[in-house]
Order: sequence, then structure tokens, then C-alpha cells
Amino acid sequence: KKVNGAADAGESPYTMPPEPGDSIGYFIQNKLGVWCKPRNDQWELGKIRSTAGEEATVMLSHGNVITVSRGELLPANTEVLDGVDDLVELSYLNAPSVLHNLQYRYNRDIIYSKSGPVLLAFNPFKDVNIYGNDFVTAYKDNILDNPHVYAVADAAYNDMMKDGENQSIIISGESGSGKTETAKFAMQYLASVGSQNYEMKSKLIQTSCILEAFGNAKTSRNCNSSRFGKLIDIHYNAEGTISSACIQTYLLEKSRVSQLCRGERSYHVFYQICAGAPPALKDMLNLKMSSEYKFLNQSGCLKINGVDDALNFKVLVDAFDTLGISHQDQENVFHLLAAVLWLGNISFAVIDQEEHVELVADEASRTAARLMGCKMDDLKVFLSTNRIHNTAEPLRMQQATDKRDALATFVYESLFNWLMEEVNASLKGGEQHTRHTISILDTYGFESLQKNSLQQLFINYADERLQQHFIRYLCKLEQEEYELEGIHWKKVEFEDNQECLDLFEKKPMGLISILNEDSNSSKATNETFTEKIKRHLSYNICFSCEKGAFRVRHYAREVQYDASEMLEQNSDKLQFDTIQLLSSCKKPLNRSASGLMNQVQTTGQSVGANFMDHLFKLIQQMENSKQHFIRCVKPNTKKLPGIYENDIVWEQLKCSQVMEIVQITKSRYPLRFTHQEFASRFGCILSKNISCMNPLSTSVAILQQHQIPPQIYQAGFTKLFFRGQVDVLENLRQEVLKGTRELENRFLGGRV
Ligand code: AOV
Ligand code: MG
Repeated sequence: KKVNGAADAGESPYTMPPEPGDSIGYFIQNKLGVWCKPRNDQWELGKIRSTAGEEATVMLSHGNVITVSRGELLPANTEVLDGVDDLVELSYLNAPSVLHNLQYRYNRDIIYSKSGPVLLAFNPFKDVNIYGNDFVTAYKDNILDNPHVYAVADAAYNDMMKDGENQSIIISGESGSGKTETAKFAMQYLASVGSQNYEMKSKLIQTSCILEAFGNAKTSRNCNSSRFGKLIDIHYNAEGTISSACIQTYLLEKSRVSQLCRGERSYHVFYQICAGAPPALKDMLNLKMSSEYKFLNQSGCLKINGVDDALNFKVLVDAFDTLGISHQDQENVFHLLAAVLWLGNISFAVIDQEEHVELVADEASRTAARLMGCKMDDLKVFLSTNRIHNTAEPLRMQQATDKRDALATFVYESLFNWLMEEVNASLKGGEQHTRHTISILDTYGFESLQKNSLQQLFINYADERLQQHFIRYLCKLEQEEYELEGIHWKKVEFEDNQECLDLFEKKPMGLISILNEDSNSSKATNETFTEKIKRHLSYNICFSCEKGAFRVRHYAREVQYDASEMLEQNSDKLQFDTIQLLSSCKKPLNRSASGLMNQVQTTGQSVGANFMDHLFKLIQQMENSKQHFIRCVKPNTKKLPGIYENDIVWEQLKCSQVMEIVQITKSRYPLRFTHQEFASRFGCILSKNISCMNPLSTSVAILQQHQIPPQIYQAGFTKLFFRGQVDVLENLRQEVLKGTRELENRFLGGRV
């Protein structure tokens, strides 16, 4: 039987505010504030003066009077609600009201707001002085409890201690919206509350500096853009002290080592070492200024405004020291960085009629060989020829430069991976027993560039996967439960990106399966690959294909991908001669490369297959934890403080389904018991004899006897759902229990 408590919600104090669309008549009658769009799609606040038929005359806040169609008006919230902490508190939920509320806060440097369970973090593009030890303490001691990344980290920590459950903090948002900064603040908080161990705390905080030097770069959207994804796991013992930590990284953008777009930079560390290495180190590495290296000077951008690369080199070395990376290892790292730069300067000369080339023996090639620890002759053979079985086939210019770039890229990738292992070894901690984990996820943001390659395809696919996870957790699961339980619920429609995910994931013929299959096949070419995806995927509305390229309609935006090099990029196979060359190298290279070579040789997986594996493990780990969501928002594309562009903000709020989440949160039933749980918990306060009643009848009898207003609960098939607290019942229960105890005590007392 279904008991529908919400059916007669009529004149109760719990009534929800009128639905936005229905209430305009009421606004007109009472001459209340409304939003209207007099021109250029900008919403303005006004008051209705009069109406005639379908038209309304509105006085705007700056005094102008305009006439608009009634249908274009939206109700505004009273001024008392200006700048509320949580969008759920707004009586009227519509685009201008939400935008106004967030702008009201942003203008006052209140960059954090809640939209139900999600923390919205607006990028201030300036220092807002709300971080540091005093603020950490204030959130820890509950002196402050307004929306803040510290409050989210605090909730995660407290939930972990209270419920003994793993937690994760999932940070999303587009490129440059502030994910990495937010992740650092969360980590700073967690390191402070959970560490009596000063060494561990400073190590954890210093890791960011190493990760960013080697994995971040200036792009057109963000001067410190993360070019890899990361998941930081912080492990705690039973007392809530950090026992160890571990950082997993995903899919570093390797191509950046050798190819840059105009105005962008390679990884920060290259500029740091060129600017900041002390003279002795410079001599040892034969290091020049950044402008001397082709890998760095090709993009016409060597500096970032306001960033001191030389100083950051010192900071990096300090971080290495804090993490206990030995001086010998640091020296090896610097050798390899310089080797990569010198490899980029290696040139080739044409030696015959067929335009075959040979490596030029000059400063660049000699220095590169020395720094890598290999023989000059070996490097020469390697870069000027391809070994096919036992014969060496000479290369032409393009092939040789490609091979050179691939080698430099491989060296850098090996170095990055080796460094991550060292960082993790240093964060391992002692023998302390780990009880629970808080994970922080900070990935690359959604990207749509002029030319989008495999890297963007994977970045955007990962973003799409996380979006599905976000929606599933916040919109889908909850509503599905109401539906299954058969309770009265007005469904909130939301954009589901399942169709786009199917395009990528369907087996056996999804985009990634086809890509993996074709990059493992010797017959497939990029042309046959595009033909094949066209044939198999055109049914999907999120997909279209043209010559050498295809388009995907992502939840965020449509992106065109260049398919002309995808198979090579995906297979990423190490040629036998590369392995040979690298194994011939003395320290430092072969130490860092051997790990990666083993990995490449043992798994033999394509980049895509490997990435999918990692992504699924990641999602699973998050699903097995309590999740806290932070959505970062970029208020303008100029990367400047104080500018709030309504349409840019609205785009992002729409993509994150903020309105839908707020709507669901507003009408959700946060408290729930199975009938069995409820009947056995509160059965003691029912005056009737319940022994012959089933749990549902018992529950309903309890609710009716104590006159719980029907609009705050609903009974589903297996559970009771509550909108408000059941304090009244809980208090009665406590009284009954207390009475019983007293009776027992008296009885027992008498006996003793
Ligand atoms: P992202 O991680 O979301 O981009 P970042 O965290 O790197 O974005 O933020 C970009 C820049 O915005 C930072 O370098 C800061 O200058 C500024 N910023 C962000 N948050 C704050 C804050 N809370 N206070 C002050 N400044 C801030 V990408 O990694 O590109 O997706 O791949
Ligand atoms: Mg980032």
C-alpha cells in the first residue's frame, strides 16, 4: 500500500514557494521585483508599475520605464535573500536570480557558495585572504562554517572519523577555473588537521611544487595549466593522524616536450633550470639560456608575467630536499632535463641524392649524448637510421626529426614517472597502520583547441566520464530511488550524457575499442580508421565524421578531432632500437627509463586501453567512498579579477546542472528509514499493541498517532522518506527509554 503524505500539502507552514512560472500574477498584483530583459539579453531588475493585457510596464532599478511582454518576466527574490550562502535558500530559482546571487557574492570577494551538496568555487584571480593557519583553525573549531574549501575538507575528515568510511573530494571545472589551487587548499587543510607529524605535513605540501614544475605549463587558457591528471590519497591511522600518502598521475601530455602552440610554454621546469641553475651546475650541463633551445623558443613565449623562474628553481630544489631526494638523484634529474633540451637542438644534414640524412656532430649532439650517458656513435646510428631486422635503413629529414623528438619525449616521460615513484616512496611513511583514506581528484579541464589530437580526446572523455559520475550521484540515483519506491515525486529533468559515453565505451564497436584494435593492427591506417568509425558510429547523435577528422558533441561543447595521427599516438610502441639505445646508456638515464621500459614491454597495451583501465579503477575507488563535490567556475575568460561575465558563468552552471541539483535538493527527502528500522526504533512510543502489525502499518500508526504533518514524509514500498527532522519522535523515544531505565534501576535496586 502506498501512503502519499504529500498529497494535501495545502495550508501547511512547510509549503514550498510557488513555482516560478505560476507566480507572476502574484508578483504583478503585489508590485514585487521581477527580472526582465530589456535589451542584449542582459537581465535587469525592476518593479511592475501596471499591466494591460499581455503587456507589463516595468520600472527598472535605474529609473527607466519599459514595456515588455508578461511572459518574459521572471520573479525576483526579496532583497533579504541577496547573497545567500546556498542557492537552495532562494525562494525563486531562475537563471537571473542565481546569477545575481553569485555575482553579489563575487563582488564582495565571497568566492565560495553552495548549490545543495556541491561547493561552487569562483576563481577570484587575485589574493582573497581567506586561507592560512588562522582560517584552518577557524574551520576546524567551527568558528567559521560558511561555504569554503576548508569546510568541505573538514566535513570529509569528520565524516571519516565519525563513520569510518573512505572519503573523496572530486574537483571539476574547465581549464583555468581553479581546480589545482582548490586541490592545494584542500590538501593544506587535511595536512594541518591530520598531522602531528611535522615532517609528513611539509612533505605533502611540497609535493605540489614538484608536480607543477614537471607537469604544468602555460597554455592559452591558464598560465599554470595541469597537463596531467592526479589523484592524491592521504591515508590516516585510527587516531586520525596521517600515516602516509600516495599520488597517482594520469596521462601526461608528452607532445608538449617537442611541440608548442604559439604563445604557450613547455613544462615550467625547463625555464626554471635555465634561469636558476647555479654556475657550477650550468657548467656541468653546458646549460644556456632558454632562448637558445629550439624546444623552448619555437612558440615565441619564454616568460610568464609575474613569475620568477629563477626563484622557482630554488623552491624546487628545496622541495627535493624536503622530500629527501638525494643530491645524486637531483643531479641525474638535471642531467636529463638538459639532455632533453640539447636533443631538441640536434640537426641533420642531407648526405645523398635520395635525401637521406645524417646527424650533425656538433655541440648539441655531443652534449646530448654525454648527458644521457650514451656513446655519440650509438646516438648517431639511432637517430639517422631505422633498424629493420639486421639492416640499418637510412632516414629522411622528417623521419629523423620525428625520431629525435620521440626520443626526447620518451626521456622526459620516463623522468616524470621515475620522479613520481620517488615522491611516493618519500610519502610512504613508517610502519604506521592505515585505517582510512581521503582522496583528492584534480584532473585537466575540458579542452577544445584549434587542433585537437588524441590527448584532447582522452582529456575530454575523462571529463565526460566524471560528469556522468557527478550527475549519477547527484541527480540520477536519488530520483531513481523515489521512482522505485513509488512515492509522489515531480521528476526534475536533467541532461544525461550517457549517449556520448556510449560513443566512447560501447563494446565491441565504441570509439576507444576501434582505436585500440586499429592501433594494434598492422593493416590499419588513419584513413581506414576514419572510414571504420564513420561506418560504425554514425548512428550516434553525438558523432559526425568528415575527411581526416571527426566531431564529438560533448556535454560541454562540440569538439572537432584531427584523426590524422591518432593510431600512432595511441600505439606509442617502443621500437627495439630505442630499448637498445636506452639500455646502453649509463646512469642517469637507464635508471629512470628502465621502469617505464619494463612497463611498456610487460603490458603491451595501447595508451587508450591503459587509460581506460586507470579511469575505471579511479571511478570505482570514488564509488566506494563518500563523495564531496567541488565545481570550480571561471568568472571571465580574460583571467582578470573583478570581472563577472554572466554568459560565461551561465554556460558553466548549465553544464554542471546546478539548477537541477538545487531543485532536487530543495524537494528531496534527506532522511530515510526502512519500515522495519522505523517500526523497531519508534515502536516503543506507540500506545497500541503492535505485535500483530506489519512494519509498514506500525510505522503509519506511529506517524498518525503523533500527528506528524503528512507533507514532511512519504511512505514508499520499503522505506519511509522524511523531508524534515523527526526530533519530536526522537524526544518521545528518549523519554520512554529513560522511564524504562528508571523503572529497571528501581527494580534492580530493590533486589540488590
Ligand atoms: P585549473 O587547474 O582548473 O586549470 P588553476 O587551479 O591552475 O586552474 O587556476 C588558474 C589560476 O587562477 C591560478 O594560477 C591562480 O592564479 C588563479 N586562482 C585559482 N583559484 C584561486 C584562488 N582560490 N585564489 C586566488 N587565485 C586563484 V587546468 O589545470 O588548465 O584545467 O588543465
Ligand atoms: Mg589544474
